[in-house]
Amino acid sequence: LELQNDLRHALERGEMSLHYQPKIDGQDGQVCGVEALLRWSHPQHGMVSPAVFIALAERFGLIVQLGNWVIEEACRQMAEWKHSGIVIRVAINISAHQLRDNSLVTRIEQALARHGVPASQLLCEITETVAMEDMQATQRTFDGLARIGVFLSIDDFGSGYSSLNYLRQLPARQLKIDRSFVHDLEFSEDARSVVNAVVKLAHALNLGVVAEGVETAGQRDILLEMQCDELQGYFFARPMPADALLAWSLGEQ
Ligand code: G
Ligand code: G
Ligand code: MN
Ligand code: NA
Repeated sequence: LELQNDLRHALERGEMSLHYQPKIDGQDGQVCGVEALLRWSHPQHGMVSPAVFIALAERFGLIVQLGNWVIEEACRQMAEWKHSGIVIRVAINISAHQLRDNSLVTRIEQALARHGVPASQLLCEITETVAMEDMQATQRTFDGLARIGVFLSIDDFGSGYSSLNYLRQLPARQLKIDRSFVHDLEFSEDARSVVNAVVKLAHALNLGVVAEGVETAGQRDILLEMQCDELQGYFFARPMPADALLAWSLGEQ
């Protein structure tokens, strides 16, 4: 209850920030983008994971406001990086409520324009479960975002139940394989079969495929062997503040 009340004031008190986790291109090993992940620096509890407060925000009607802040902050950060000569694709996570919000597409379009960022530099991740929940809202929002040039990714793919016929009609660019399959790659024949099938499915539908939660060299090698396009996980880098990302990427070169 206390946390819920604190959450109401977190934005105005400047306690929210975005951390960025690199995505690595499977072909050349270079950074090909980052995922923006929301962090709440609570005055007493320290860093609170969105796994805790996103659910609270959804329950108490704060998620659209938070999501709008993420859109604005990600665009502001891309503009700041651009001034330093760095152009990098940023992925943001879109919640169920945002997907149903009729003003989402216009809001994103305006934020991009205000900061002078091309739409193709922004990627929106929507989980498979959310995308399948309300197919009408998904189709409408995906079409709107694709029309303005924003890239779309189906997050946590394999954890829900997709209608493949429906998936085929969505203007998504990539599938992001759920972390649970990646976790079991080295020990489970079944996990390898699922990941291999998802990569083949994605490529057959002309979609890119990203693996998240890559934690070991063994997982990386299996994923590269399977022609996975992009990799993300602690093996490469943890989510980090924008300034740390800059230092990290300079160290990589
Ligand atoms: O970064 P971390 O592993 O703690 O994130 C936990 C969960 O919160 C993940 O499922 C992630 O997708 C989600 N999440 C992180 N940032 C955002 C955000 O800005 N918006 C939404 N809707 N979810 C987020
Ligand atoms: O898909 P989603 O947006 O939920 O994924 C982002 C979440 O995954 C974030 O909370 C991030 O901190 C977490 N994460 C990123 N890399 C790894 C990893 O290698 N292992 C695990 N367990 N979690 C990871
Ligand atoms: Mn995500
Ligand atoms: Na994910």
